[in-house]
Amino acid sequence: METSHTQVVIIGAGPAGLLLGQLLLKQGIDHVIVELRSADYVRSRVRAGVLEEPTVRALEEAGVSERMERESLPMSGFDLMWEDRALHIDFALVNKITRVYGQTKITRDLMDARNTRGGITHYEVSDTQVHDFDTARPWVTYEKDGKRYRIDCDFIAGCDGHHGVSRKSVPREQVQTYKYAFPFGWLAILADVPPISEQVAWINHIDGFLMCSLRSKTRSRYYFQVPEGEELKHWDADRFWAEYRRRLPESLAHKLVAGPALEMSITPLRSSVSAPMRFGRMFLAGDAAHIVPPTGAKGLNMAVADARRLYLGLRQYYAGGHDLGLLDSYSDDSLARVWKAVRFSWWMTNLTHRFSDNPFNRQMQLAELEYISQSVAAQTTIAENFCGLN
Ligand code: FAS
Ligand code: PHB
Repeated sequence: METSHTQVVIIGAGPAGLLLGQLLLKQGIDHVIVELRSADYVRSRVRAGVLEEPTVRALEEAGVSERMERESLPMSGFDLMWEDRALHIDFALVNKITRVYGQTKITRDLMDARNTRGGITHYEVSDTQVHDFDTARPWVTYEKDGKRYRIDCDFIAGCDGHHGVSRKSVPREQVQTYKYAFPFGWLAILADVPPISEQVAWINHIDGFLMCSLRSKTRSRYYFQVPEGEELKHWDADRFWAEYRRRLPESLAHKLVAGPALEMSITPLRSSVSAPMRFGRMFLAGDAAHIVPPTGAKGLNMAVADARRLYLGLRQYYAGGHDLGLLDSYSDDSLARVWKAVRFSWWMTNLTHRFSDNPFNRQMQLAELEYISQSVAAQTTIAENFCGLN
């Protein structure tokens, strides 16, 4: 087995792994990323779209914000819609803005920057395993092109997503996982059609939630709620547009432009938080530690926040005195932030989705929406949670 050594091994080249890698590259901290999928697969994944201010600042700090600043769309608020009502949640209430910029572009910006700076990424690896992470000398093994490799390191960053190997390698008794599955998912479409609104809108419809978002003035990203277990094979673009148009408020339906799908997917809505997020010399970041329903636009932003917070700890350690202070507090600091984002995502999902045939549930939603429309305090609470709590 071929053996090498580095300071940090990052498992996973999603937003968390790539951003951590970029920050470490800039700081001159040796590291390697090992990634299950091909570079093309990683570059093509379509996912999130809304960046909180802390995410924008992290991309600026990593030196990968130039295209984002040029191509992203400022988002000064969003629309909550229900029945024939529309309420604009204005981020001016908290003096913040967010930006609409597809996760796919962030991934490409980070991958391009990594290639330019010569960051080492091993794509299409298999059988990644983590070893001795509860000692001062952890190591990682993986296979590639039929050969087995070992990398000895000081730290392992588990940025390998919800289905990755890092969290699953921790003995069950050492990790507590809090899970909640919503009884529905989101069917999504990405299409080169002009968006029906420049505002991202969350719409509570009696037959189920729908959202209209965008990637640019010519590319739209739409979602609507489907029952849990719904299969993508039963949907094509025509069927999507018909149902989406049916659920749209009249004020928007006439603006809808249909077109061929660039991508369609179904995402189950669930929450899962694993605590702690640190196991000796292995740290979990991003979806490896937590997943949230996309209703609060938090998943990507939480992954970025974890990656930057882990970077601060590693930077302190390698600054000279091997100070473990910020690494020791990484898990508690991160979980405090994570739980508030999980709560907001759970609350936004409960406010906007159809949960049951019980009319009482819908009356509670309508009463809350009506209250929010009459309360600047309520709108301010939504704005400060959406824009990202520190
Ligand atoms: P990722 O899952 O992005 O990346 C993990 C990486 O690790 C992957 O590249 C994977 O191939 C790799 N990996 C896994 N196992 C490995 C192993 N054993 N060895 C090596 N590598 C391994 N968030 C939002 O905010 N808004 C949204 O609208 C939204 N939509 C989503 C839609 C879908 C279909 C999904 C799945 C997620 C969505 N999310 C959304 C959440 C999403 O954006 C995640 O929060 C974000 O990708 C998290 O980034 P990472 O933590 O880097 O994990
Ligand atoms: C998106 O633009 O893809 C998007 C926006 C807000 C969300 C989820 C997804 O909450």
